[in-house]
Parts: sequence; structure tokens; C-alpha cells
Amino acid sequence: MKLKKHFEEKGYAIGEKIFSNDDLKIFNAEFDAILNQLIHSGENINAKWESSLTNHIEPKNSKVIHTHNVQSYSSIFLTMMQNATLLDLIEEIIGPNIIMHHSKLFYKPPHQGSAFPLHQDWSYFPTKNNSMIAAVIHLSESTPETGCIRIVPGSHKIGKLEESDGYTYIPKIHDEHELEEAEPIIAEPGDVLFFHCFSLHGSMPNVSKNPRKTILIQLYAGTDKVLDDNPHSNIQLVLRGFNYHATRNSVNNIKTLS
Ligand SMILES: O=C(O)CCC(=O)C(=O)O
Repeated sequence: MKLKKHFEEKGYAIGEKIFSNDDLKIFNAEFDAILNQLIHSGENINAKWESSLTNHIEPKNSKVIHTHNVQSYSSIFLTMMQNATLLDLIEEIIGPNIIMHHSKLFYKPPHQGSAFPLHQDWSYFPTKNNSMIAAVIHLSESTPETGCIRIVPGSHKIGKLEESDGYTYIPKIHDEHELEEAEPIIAEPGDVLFFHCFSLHGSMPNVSKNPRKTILIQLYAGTDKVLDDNPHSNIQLVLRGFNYHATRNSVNNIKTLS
């Protein structure tokens, strides 16, 4: 099935081997350098969600090491985001004007990697036309054992569910879908997973001896607009085309997360 058709029907799609083994060697070295810098920063770098929806399935000492905005650490990742093949696939899904809202690094350590409860992303950064998608660049193998992302296929068609942030028990999500039963997205290094901001997704703990390494970029159409007063940082990095809702104020007030 073509990428766009699959995305429209299932709420997600996979681009296989977008990045070569040579690219991955460079990305992994850079990822490890960021990880090392984070570890030595003295900041709290464990972004475990601590949700009551998943506390019972993850070890008490579980971790997910995380930072926003990898392009603020290394030009290698800025170049990665500008990869033409990657942008062509994003363009198929959201059109020719591609704005990066933010990026995230996730490191789920061996045996200890945390779970993510089923949730919808729109509740964190809603836009007027709901064009927001995630692109997850896999730097390591992602399997059920390493705690790969899981998606409920077709769940984007449910639309916006209030309080779908992964902290609140919502019958329409949690009575009807189990994280354990959601489709595991098995991916090889270099594969990119795209999913819609309404798609129910989460992930199980990493119970394997290997780390799970991903970089997620959150993207929306340049014809769309993040709702006013949304507190999440939005760096509005134009990866292709034009940002039609940029204003003097909005680009001058690019916030970092507190
Ligand atoms: O990386 C994962 O396992 C899940 C991340 C996620 O759900 C998110 O950032 O919204």
C-alpha cells in the first residue's frame, strides 16, 4: 500500500531504510555524545511519565532519557531533518509546507526502559486543522522486547478525545484498547514511522539487553496554525516551503520548555 493511503487508512505508515548504515553510524555517535552530555549536565534527564496507567507494568526504577530539540545540540541532526527523501515522504502526508514544531531524543535503557501509556498527541500541541504528525527516526532495532512504539490502527478516525494525554483514564480509550494489544511497530535502524496526532499510541517497557534509540520530530503544515496560548515550545523551523501563519511576534517569542 502506498504511504499516504496507508497513513489515511491506519493513521500511521513506515518509510523503510530512509537512512543508510553510513548515516546511522554518524547519527549513533552523535546521539551517544548528546546522551553523555545530558548525563553530565546534572539536570533531571529522566522523562518517565509516571502515569498511573502504566506504573504497574514498568520497573520502579525505570527510565527514559530524553531531551527536546536535538538540532540545538548538533548540526548533524539539523542536516538529518533536511534529508530530501524524508521530506518527500512528509510532503506526501501533510503537503509541501513543512514546519518542525520540536524534536525529541528518547533513550530507553536496557532492562529498565519505561513505558508510555496510550494517548493522543494533539492534546499537547493542538493545531487548527489537525495536520500535526510525528516522524520517528529509528537509530536502533525497535521490537516488542525493546519497547517499540505501539499504535491502535485506524484510531485516528476517532478524532479528538478530551483528556487523552495518557494520565487520565478515559473509557473510550482504556476500556476499548489495551497497550499490550496495540500493534507493535517493528522497525530497523534507518526506518521512519509517521503517525497522526489523533492516533492512539504508547509503548511497553524495554525488557531486552539492548537500548532503544529514537529521534522523534513533530511536524505540521505551513498552512495550519498551532492554537493560541498553547504553552508547548514551537520552534517553527521551516524544513520545506513556507510558514503562512508566522508573525513578527510569534517567531520572536519562540519559547523553550520550562
Ligand atoms: O517513544 C515512545 O515510546 C513514545 C513517545 C510518545 O508517545 C510521545 O512522545 O508522544
